[in-house]
Amino acid sequence: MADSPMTLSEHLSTQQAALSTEHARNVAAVLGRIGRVAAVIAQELAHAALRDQLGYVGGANATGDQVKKLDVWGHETMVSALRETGACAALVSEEAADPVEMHAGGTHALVVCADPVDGSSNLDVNGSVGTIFSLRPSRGKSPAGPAALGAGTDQIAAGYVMYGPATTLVYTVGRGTHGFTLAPETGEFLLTHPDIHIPKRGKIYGINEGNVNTWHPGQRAFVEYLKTKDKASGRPYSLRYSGAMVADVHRTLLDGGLFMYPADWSDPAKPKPKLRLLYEVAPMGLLVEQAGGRASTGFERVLDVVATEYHQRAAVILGSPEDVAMADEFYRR
Ligand code: FBP
Repeated sequence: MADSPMTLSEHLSTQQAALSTEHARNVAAVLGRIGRVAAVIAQELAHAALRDQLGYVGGANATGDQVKKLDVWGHETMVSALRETGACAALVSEEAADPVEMHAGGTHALVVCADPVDGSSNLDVNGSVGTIFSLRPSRGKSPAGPAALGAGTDQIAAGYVMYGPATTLVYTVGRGTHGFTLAPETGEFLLTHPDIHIPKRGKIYGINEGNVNTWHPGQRAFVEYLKTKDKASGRPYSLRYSGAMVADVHRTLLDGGLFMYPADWSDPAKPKPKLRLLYEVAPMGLLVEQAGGRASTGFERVLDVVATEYHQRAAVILGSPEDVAMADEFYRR
């Protein structure tokens, strides 16, 4: 690491060239604010058990998940922070059925899609959790929420924050994928993982094997292949699964291999994916591709999937390019 590592805001200014001038200021404002919100969320997570902030609030969110107190707190914290930037026209959040309109920023304002607290099932057991975000152009639409709909290739920027032993922020504006670590003393994110390049092939796969009986036959055969001993091709791969997409994707970006959450194919006529396209799968797809990896649904590139609903779900197989290509091959058989 450099003696005096670059801060997030300094790094954002080096990335301006990747953005249209109109959007550059708003992207920097929103990403800078998300960095500050992340430091606040990290603090709150560290004190949650002491502040009676663990457990459920009762009721379900837009996608039927039981809602935790920190899910609601995280959502509200994100809403007020983004509103203050004056650069965000609307927020599509896991915790709100409809987009939160913010009526700000003019033609080049941004629509943010976010999962304020990802991996909620880990909250009460002190496991790693995260925040996932994606920035799209509002094109001056009013209401602006509908501007979030469309292909993953429409994203201007994407990123996540991982709240683990350290707090890490990883983002892209389409010019590589870069990682920062929070300095708790100053609340600053410092550049610790510039220009992340995912290994071409890995040795680890992450998937909830408890769902094996619901998988597509190609998915089942692929995981059997990964588990089969063969020295020449570095198999068997090891299984690692944290229960939080952010933590599993972060490991995959740095160490290579795969993170997979395939659809439930119990009814082949109606496969049922779990993870949400706009604020989980598409942003992770952009980050992984910008790090030299691949992100597929098993049938197509994740970034080509067109969102027509705010809480639409999509299957995902992402990671090292050669491993994902192999998975796609098994799906084609
Ligand atoms: P939320 O916690 O934001 O709803 O996210 C969904 C998620 O927790 C992912 O982070 C994770 O990869 C997956 O669901 C775990 O699902 P499962 O418990 O079915 O393996």
